[in-house]
Amino acid sequence: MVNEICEKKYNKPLSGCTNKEIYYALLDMTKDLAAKKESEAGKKKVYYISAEFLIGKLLSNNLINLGLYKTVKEELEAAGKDIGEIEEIEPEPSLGNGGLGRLAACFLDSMATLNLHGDGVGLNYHMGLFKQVFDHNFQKETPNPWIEKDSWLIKTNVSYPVSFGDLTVTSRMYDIEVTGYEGRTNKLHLFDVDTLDESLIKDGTISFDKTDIAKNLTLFLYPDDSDEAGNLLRIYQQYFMVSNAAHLILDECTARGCKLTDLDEYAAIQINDTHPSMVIPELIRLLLERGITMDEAVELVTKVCAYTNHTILSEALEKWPLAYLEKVVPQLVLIIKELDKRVKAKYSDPKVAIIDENDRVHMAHMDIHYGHSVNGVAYLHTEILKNSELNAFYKIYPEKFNNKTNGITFRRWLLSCNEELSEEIENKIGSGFKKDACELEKLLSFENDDSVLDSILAIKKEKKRQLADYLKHTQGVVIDENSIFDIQVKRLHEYKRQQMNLLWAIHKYLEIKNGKLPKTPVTLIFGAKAAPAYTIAKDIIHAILCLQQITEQDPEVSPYLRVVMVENYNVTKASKIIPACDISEQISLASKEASGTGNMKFMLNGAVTLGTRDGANVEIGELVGEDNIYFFGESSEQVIEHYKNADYCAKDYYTKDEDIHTAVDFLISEQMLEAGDEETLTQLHKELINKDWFMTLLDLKEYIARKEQVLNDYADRKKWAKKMLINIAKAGFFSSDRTIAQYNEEIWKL
Ligand code: GPV
Repeated sequence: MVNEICEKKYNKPLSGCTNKEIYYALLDMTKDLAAKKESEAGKKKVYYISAEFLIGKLLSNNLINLGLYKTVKEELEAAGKDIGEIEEIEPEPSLGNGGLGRLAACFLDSMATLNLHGDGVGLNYHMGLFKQVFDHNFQKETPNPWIEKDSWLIKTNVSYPVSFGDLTVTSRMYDIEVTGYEGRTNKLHLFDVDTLDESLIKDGTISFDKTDIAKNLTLFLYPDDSDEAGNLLRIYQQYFMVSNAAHLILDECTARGCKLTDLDEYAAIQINDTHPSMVIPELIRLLLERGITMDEAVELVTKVCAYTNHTILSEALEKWPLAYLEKVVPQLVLIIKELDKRVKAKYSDPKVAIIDENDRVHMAHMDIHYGHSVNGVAYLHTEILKNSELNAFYKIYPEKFNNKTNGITFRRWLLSCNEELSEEIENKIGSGFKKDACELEKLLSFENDDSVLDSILAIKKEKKRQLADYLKHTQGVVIDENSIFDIQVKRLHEYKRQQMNLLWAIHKYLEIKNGKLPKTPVTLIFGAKAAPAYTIAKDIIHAILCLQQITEQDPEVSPYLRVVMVENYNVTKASKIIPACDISEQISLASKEASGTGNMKFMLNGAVTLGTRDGANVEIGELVGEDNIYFFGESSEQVIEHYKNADYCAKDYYTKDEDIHTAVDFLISEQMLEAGDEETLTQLHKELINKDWFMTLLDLKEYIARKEQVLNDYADRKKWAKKMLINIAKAGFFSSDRTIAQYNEEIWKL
């Protein structure tokens, strides 16, 4: 199959082609085959609008979903080629930041797999987020260009004029095919401008002229918003995204025979967090232009739109100053004001207003009033929304609130990233789990089967060896594959508490220095990008990198403890790191992590969770039982109380406890100052003692004790293997196929 394509494309056989040539041949082939599975399907269609789609490399996953992976791999092998090496050639698009973007990508896969007609709509950022490089123990941000001449992007003829207050641009739609596992092919529509000018970027940095909108609109995801120009650019991006989406939706519905007054029978729009919220006033505006009355337009749009909330952190809920919107989208301000007027006429509670007394527009409030569904992303998160954060809205619209616990696609996070485990599972319980993830429960009957437990351990060992090998080649770090792999990979944020893990590592380091050696050596692996303007997050990365250097260079410590930070953590790296994990660190401050999805990926690959009762960890705990997860720390209720009473004082923990004191002070010890920068480390030290807004020190003691128990339990390999098996067997609930089926049954109703 591949040979024929090579003959045709290059006039030579597969065996005579370079890996690069083979990659482009496979790209052509896969795109053609995926396109054959596009079709109309029913009257109603979903549009999942999102600022992020963290799709990762696509070749292997598309081959798996088309049922061709094995055949292609074997054909390549026979010609002396390695599919793994060919995968390396594909650049990873960085069209997302973290969980929210990866969730959108998993959802696209599941919609196509379930044969639901559903497209994604987003932006074609040429430089993506940013590429992280480490330089003298600091994070540096560099551009991440990913678009090549031949890529998954397909240029279309679809184009719309999009007008802002001060200029009009013309859009261009690019498509990426999304082919489901033995399912249909949908599309990811990424809008762009032909006028974009990549040369605006100053060499090797991520800074550029933020005011030249026609040239910079789709350069970066999340351009630095620490100044006004950056904020305005985000609004330009958001409006550009939703205006194109609204035009596309109306055009497609009309083409399918929809009368505008029946729009809700033809389209369902999911608003992924508040970045696409302006689609509500934009759709209303377009409907008014086409002769629909305001009352009718409002009713229609409300029936079409649904909103997903992904955080309770108030600083992450977008509130745009009205003056900014007046500059960028004056045509929407009239409509937003009218929507706000209607709300104020009905509800006197200022907490539910769209425009507040400081003239800030609360995007989420607009979504809740003028959408028919509001969902959280894990049971606990939705409860917190209903009972505290959005309680005023819940009282008005109890029927709108619902939960959709997140999920992950098992095609990427098991079949593709862990072929060995996937094969072992198939040998034991058959291939049904690939379509119905709950069949994984059949594994429970092997709970006491030594040969199965042994092979699970052997597979883990092999995946650890592979990761060690990868890190050696990519970063030049050599780690002990027989050590415990203790892993925390996710965006860097104070609420996720990487700094608490760092303090644990310091504590362990000091124990080793004092002669208390661990039973089994530990390799603590971090991976995280910090937002460029988030100072404390960057300080934490700096401290981790300094400790990495210290543990690596100290011959007394390095055989027992290593700290390794993986550079530029992304989807590709996740797929190598996650299968190799023993301990999955999910240690956010309870109540703050809406769901987490890494926790699900780790569990599925046989890692055991060490975590707080936060987000979806709670549901993992219910499924596997308390013996198969390690919980610690104060509950979300307790944490919420602390905030309410403002009674958490980091300094008290620091002064009263010897261990905490010593660990925190190590940040400004001689060793650390030698490895790092005094000002940065002092700033972090002060922050932890005097502010610690996300309560690092609150749970530190219990965390240290609990982790000690985990490390001890690890030594009983049989018992540990049983925990691994139960985690794998119970992961089925977290398939995004289940999540998407629920979105469809309860919200979209296709
Ligand atoms: I809001 N999330 C994210 O990655 N970026 C954001 O801007 C916002 C939320 C994450 C949450 O932090 C995770 O808890 C959650 O699992 C994920 O969204 C998907 O729902």
